[in-house]
Amino acid sequence: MEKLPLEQCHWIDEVHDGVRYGLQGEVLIDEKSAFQKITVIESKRYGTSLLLDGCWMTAEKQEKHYHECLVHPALCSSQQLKSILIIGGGDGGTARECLRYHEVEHLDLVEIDARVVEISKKYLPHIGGKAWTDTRLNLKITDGINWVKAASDESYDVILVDSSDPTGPAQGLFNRDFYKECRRILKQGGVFATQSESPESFRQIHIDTVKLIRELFDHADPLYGWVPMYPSGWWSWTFAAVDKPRYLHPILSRSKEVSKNCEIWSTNWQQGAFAAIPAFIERELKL
Ligand code: SPD
Repeated sequence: MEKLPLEQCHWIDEVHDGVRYGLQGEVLIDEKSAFQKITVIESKRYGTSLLLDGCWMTAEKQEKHYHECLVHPALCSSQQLKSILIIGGGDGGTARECLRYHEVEHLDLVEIDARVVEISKKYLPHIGGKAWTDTRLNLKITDGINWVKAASDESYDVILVDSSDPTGPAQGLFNRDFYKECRRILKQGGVFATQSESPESFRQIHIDTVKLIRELFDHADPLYGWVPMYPSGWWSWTFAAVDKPRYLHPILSRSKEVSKNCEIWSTNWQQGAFAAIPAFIERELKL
């Protein structure tokens, strides 16, 4: 496809609370699936990029800022890695990072919207990469909330919630019932993680999410990083465990191996990111 010169490209914005977060680019797809509006653009700055319901989800040249930070603190620290569950994550980036660990025997990727997977495979093939053909991957197009309800007690070593924002199809992935079920199906020695929005643009949602997860799991802590295309660029992921805050301490043999090919995540980065808790959130969480 011939690329438009920059001056002819449109601005595509996520608008949140009176602020625009935009990229200049060309719209390739703009359609409504059974669940949401799906838009793919070719952007000058970050390559092919995906929006759901007008909110930035991922982009070829920026996805590592998000996927590495959701996956590696959890997979580097869970006692075992036999059985992994991803809720959402239909672009395949989270699955790709998980499947870098040879200890992973089975990975259930539960995405509600088949179109997100189809479009990601076609327009963002490098994000899922080899994950799509890995025999350990079990892709299920179904509702993640029902999947978690139906799962047996203590059946997963790691549970990762790679959701969109808490409106539309992802709304039910930010509440007490859902997190309680996640705790029930997490093995002792396992790690739960979810994206937990921006401490700036979604301040209250972020704080409520961390507090709720802390209430339900024995240990939970937010980790702060950046995804420049997301509202405010400042993002968070929250990690939880039932026996001890094991997500704070990566297992050296795994982290040494995996960090070789990471762009953002490393054990040093992680240490700083868990410590970089804004003072106003630290105060709120201590109450
Ligand atoms: N505001 C954006 C939140 C999106 C988090 N999920 C991104 C999906 C990438 N796999």
